[in-house]
Amino acid sequence: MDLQNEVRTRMRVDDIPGHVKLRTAVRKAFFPVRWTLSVFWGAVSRAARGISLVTWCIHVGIDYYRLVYLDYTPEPDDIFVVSYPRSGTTWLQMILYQLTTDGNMDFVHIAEVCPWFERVALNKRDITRLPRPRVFKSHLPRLWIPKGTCRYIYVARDGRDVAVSMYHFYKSHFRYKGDFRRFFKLFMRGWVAWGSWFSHVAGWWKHRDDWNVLFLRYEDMVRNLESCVRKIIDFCGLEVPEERIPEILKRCSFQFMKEHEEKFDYALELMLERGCMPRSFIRKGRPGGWRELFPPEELERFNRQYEKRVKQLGLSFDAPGT
Ligand code: PPS
Repeated sequence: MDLQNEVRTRMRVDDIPGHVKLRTAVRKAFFPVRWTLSVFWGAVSRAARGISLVTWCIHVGIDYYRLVYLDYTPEPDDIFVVSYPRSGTTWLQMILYQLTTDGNMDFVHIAEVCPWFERVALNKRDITRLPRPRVFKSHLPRLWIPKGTCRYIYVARDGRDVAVSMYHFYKSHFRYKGDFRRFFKLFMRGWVAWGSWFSHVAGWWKHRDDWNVLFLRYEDMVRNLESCVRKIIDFCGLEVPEERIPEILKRCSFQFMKEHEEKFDYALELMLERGCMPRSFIRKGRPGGWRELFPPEELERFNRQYEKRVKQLGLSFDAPGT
């Protein structure tokens, strides 16, 4: 007999105390009232969320304009990798990271070494401390990107592939429950994050010949990564030893990035922003670790409460060897 069946057998209806059965019956009888109340409070809750969303948007808007116009000083060697979402931004971040550093993979997440510019307004990161040249990721349309002497590398991807990639991303990261047809309607109206793909790509395409804009296509990067990497090196005026190129191409391959996926995943970026540390949940798994951390005063305080409230009940935690 498996454990679940055993538990079920032991938990017979006769064993349930009478007052619990009565409470359950009353709850069932009042179901219509409870359902109406639940719908009412659901509406109140949604309205409250709406109000706070408006104030949240104002807060983000102010902080974003503070960042662009007051806090951010463009440096001539700053590089922005820009795209409509799901077009190969992370890939470009990795390429730029490999080209501008020794390429070690010691970072926890790519955002650590190549921050998402518009999110800096939210996470209040000090971007003046970043090593030069600074590389930022951005999804901003041409109109909103901070203008300056910096360089912009824009990557565009076939809108049909973007729609599919974004649909899967919405499902995997934002609990989107609709089917592709429904998502596609939103995509075509521009009612998705970062608005219309058509306006975004068209807005940047118009600036493709600007001296500080390099316009790339995701499909060309897939077809010939090396040629795109060399274009980037030329455009940014980087000095990259020839012997490093094969290693860089390997590290920017789909396979390598897939093997290190968590270092690129948006979910981890959000967790880190909130101060969570990955791989710290299942920590040490042994008793007695308190000895390493408890200062005497805190230990005494704990022991006093323990003696008063738990020990007298006969519950003890003093196992040998702990
Ligand atoms: S995001 O969320 O906006 O930052 O996404 P973004 O990084 O712009 O795009 C994600 C898609 O890029 C693909 N990708 C790659 N393709 C080829 N080679 C490499 N190295 C690579 N790295 C990321 C990634 O798989 C996403 O596309 P789909 O079609 O969903 O696989």
